[in-house]
Amino acid sequence: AQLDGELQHALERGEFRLFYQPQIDLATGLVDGAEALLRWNKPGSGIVAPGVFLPRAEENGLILPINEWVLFEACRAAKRWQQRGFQHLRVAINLSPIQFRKRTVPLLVAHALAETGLDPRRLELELTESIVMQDIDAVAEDLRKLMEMGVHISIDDFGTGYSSLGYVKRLPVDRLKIDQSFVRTLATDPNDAAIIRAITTLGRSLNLGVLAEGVETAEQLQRLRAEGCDHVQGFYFAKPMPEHEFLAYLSDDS
Ligand code: G
Ligand code: G
Ligand code: MN
Ligand code: NA
Repeated sequence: AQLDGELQHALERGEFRLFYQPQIDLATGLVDGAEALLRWNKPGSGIVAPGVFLPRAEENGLILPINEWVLFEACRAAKRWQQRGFQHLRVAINLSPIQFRKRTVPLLVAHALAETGLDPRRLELELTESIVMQDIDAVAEDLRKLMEMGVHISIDDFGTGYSSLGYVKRLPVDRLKIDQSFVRTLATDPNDAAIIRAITTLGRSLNLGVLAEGVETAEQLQRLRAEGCDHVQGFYFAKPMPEHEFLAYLSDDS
C-alpha cells in the first residue's frame, strides 16, 4: 500500500525516466533503434529498476498512466533524435497486457504521434505472449490498425511461451525478439543453437525480422550472426542508458 502511494506521487512529480538500449543492424553494424526501458528516479534511493515496481503497478492499475507517459516520452525522444539528424532511428516501447484489454492502444498511439509529430515508422511496440494470449481476435484487430498507421510490431521474449507458433501466424507482426535465455548459454548448450536456428528459419519464411536480446560476448554475437539473426541488442554493445549518453554513443558509432 505504501508503494501504491509512492508510485502515484512518482507519476505526479515526474520521477520516471526512460533509459535507452541500442539495437544494432548486423547488415551495417550501425545502431538503427533503441528499446526504451522504464526507470524510477526515486528521491533518496537513486534509480529503481522496473522489476521492483511494475508488478505492483500492474495490480493497482497505475501501469496505465505510467505506460501512457512512456509512450509519449519515447515519441518525444525519438522526435528529438530525428531533429538531430538520426533519421533512421526507431524507438521501441514495452506494452503491458492490461493496456491491450482496454482496446485504446491504437487511439493512444495516434494521439502520441500527432502530438509529437513523430513519423509512425519510427515507433515500435513490443508485445509479450501474455498480451496476445488474452483475446487474440481483439488484439489482432488493434494491431492491424497500428500497422496501417505504419507503426512496427515485435514479439518480445519470443520462444519462452508455449503458443508462440500459433499466434505468430494469426497476428500482424514485423519481427521476433529472441529471448535472452536462449542467448545466455548459446556457447555451451547445443539446444540453444537449434532453437535459435528454428526461430530465424521461421522469421525468414514468414518475412519477419529477428533480433537477439541479451548478447554479452563476441562468441554469442558470432554464433547469432551465423544462425541468421539480423539485429542484436545486449551488454556486449551497451547497457540501457539515459538519453544524453545514448546520443553520445550514437555520435561515437557513426
Ligand atoms: O529494464 P530491465 O532492465 O530491468 O526491464 C525489466 C523488465 O521490465 C523487462 O521485462 C521489460 O520489458 C519491462 N519494462 C521495462 N520498461 C517497461 C515499460 O515501460 N513498460 C512495461 N510494461 N514494461 C517495461
Ligand atoms: O523483457 P525485456 O526484453 O523487455 O527486457 C529487457 C531486459 O533485459 C532489461 O531489463 C534489460 O536491462 C535487460 N538486458 C538487456 N541486455 C542485456 C544483457 O546483455 N544481459 C542481461 N543479463 N540483461 C540484459
Ligand atoms: Mn522488451
Ligand atoms: Na525480452
